[in-house]
Amino acid sequence: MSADAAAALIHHGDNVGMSGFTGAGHPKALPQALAHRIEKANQDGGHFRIGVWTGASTAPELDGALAKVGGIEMRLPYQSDPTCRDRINKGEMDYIDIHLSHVAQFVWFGFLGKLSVAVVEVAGILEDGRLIPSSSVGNNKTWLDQADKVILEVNSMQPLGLEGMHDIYYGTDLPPNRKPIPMTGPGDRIGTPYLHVDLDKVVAVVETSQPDRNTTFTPPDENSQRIAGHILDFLGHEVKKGRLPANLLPLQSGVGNIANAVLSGLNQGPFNNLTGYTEVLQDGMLEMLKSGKLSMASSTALSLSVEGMKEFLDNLDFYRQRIVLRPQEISNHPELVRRLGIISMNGMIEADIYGNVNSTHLMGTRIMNGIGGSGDFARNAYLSIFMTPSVAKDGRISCIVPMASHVDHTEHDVQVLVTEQGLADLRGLAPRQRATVVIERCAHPDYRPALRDYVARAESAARNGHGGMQTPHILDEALSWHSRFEREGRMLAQD
Ligand code: 0RQ
Repeated sequence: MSADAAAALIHHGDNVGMSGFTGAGHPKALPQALAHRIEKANQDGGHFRIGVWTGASTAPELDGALAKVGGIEMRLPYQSDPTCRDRINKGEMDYIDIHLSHVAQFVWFGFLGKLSVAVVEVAGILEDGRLIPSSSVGNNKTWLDQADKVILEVNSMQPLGLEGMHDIYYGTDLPPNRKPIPMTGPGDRIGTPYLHVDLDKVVAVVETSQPDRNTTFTPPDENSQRIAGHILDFLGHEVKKGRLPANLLPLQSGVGNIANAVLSGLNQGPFNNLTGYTEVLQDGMLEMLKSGKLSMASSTALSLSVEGMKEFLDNLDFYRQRIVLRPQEISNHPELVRRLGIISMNGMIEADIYGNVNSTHLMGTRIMNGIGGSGDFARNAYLSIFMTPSVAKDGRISCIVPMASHVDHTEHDVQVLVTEQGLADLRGLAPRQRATVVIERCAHPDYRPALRDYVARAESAARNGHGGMQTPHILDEALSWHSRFEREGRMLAQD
């Protein structure tokens, strides 16, 4: 049926589980048709808002379109859309920022309420009703299973050659009946290539022909290259020390240009026969598969540029043998991240001198994107690495601060911090030792004196009975860099 007719099956107050992960595999037509319907209903004096649940971020034609018309009551678990972000930060839309591996089980447990409708893009439907997944898997298995009604979008732009690339695991039980997930290597296939759906629940099939969002990557800038260089040196050092095998351990790499630059560096680096166990597969990993540096990669989504997608489509048979796309509760599963010994590399907004990391909030209050899968990996990884340029906004913000204005990854989950200035290896260091290493290795030289001064005064205060020496702070001052930025547009006072 038409997208408009299918959109009429969704009602105010419904929680709608949509496919889509980092701009890949989201429904293309229905969300826009629904946005028109919502706009019209609300213009005529109605109140039409829905809950939107996805795998991760989507695209302007989903998040953008629905947020623009004020049609989203509650969004979860991750977004990166400017209109969505704006509405959330203005308090016009609620957002629950959830670890990506938690989402499916929270729905199974009943923690998030009823899922009314699933809207899932597929590459094709087999005669027996099995579904060929599209360019992301995300939470689709759970949406199809848990929703009362199912709407399928069959996108002819998604290549049928994707068939066979996916591995959908149907073995997850609920506690207390859970069994170990039978995977010991990143390339193991433990499920089926198809999604299953109860055909009686399918209320609409909509045909579309639209490409994915197609991310754009800028060529690695100097900072990204320096960050990549520090990480490569560090990994080489770990191999020499016997703490990593010569082909490292499976790599997880986050979103964005720095992550992509690190992969470019690895592609030119000395390590061979690498593997990937990640949630988003960007151009960097595709290039490494092509060059043979990477023997295989497991992910839940492809997040490619236009050129990356062309390369992928032109050589689908090659990539089908080397890529496995899994549900996000498996790609991000703590049990597997711990067992496989992942090297996790993610971006951050800021870190504090003791190693607490903020991945989500600007100046402690405004959401940027969300925690995504960074916590799933960081908490359980063999090595958890966070990276950022040392300053933002032309140097007016230091990304190394006395106290993080919001904490997503605590000091207990962060082992390595990297900026273009250098790399701080925090393993085996107590908080005060960490502060020295973070300031001297990672902070921008313009901010080092102020950070050293803060630490010295915090320690002196603690010695004089004002606070403890485990993690010295001057509580009245700890967030003063952020409040000064809010007042004066810079973190440090001008002399
Ligand atoms: O602001 O947009 O106004 O220019 O924050 O900064 O440097 O462009 O950020 O694209 O590298 O992403 C943490 C957001 C980094 C990302 C984050 C300002 C800066 C700019 C953005 P403007 P950049 P990047 C797998 C793993 C969480 C999810 C995750 C992220 C804007 O990596 O979302 O890891 N991570 N998932 O100017 C205030 C600071 C700032 C600052 C930068 N210290 N204070 N503002 N900015 N530093 C993927 C998934 O889970 C799906």
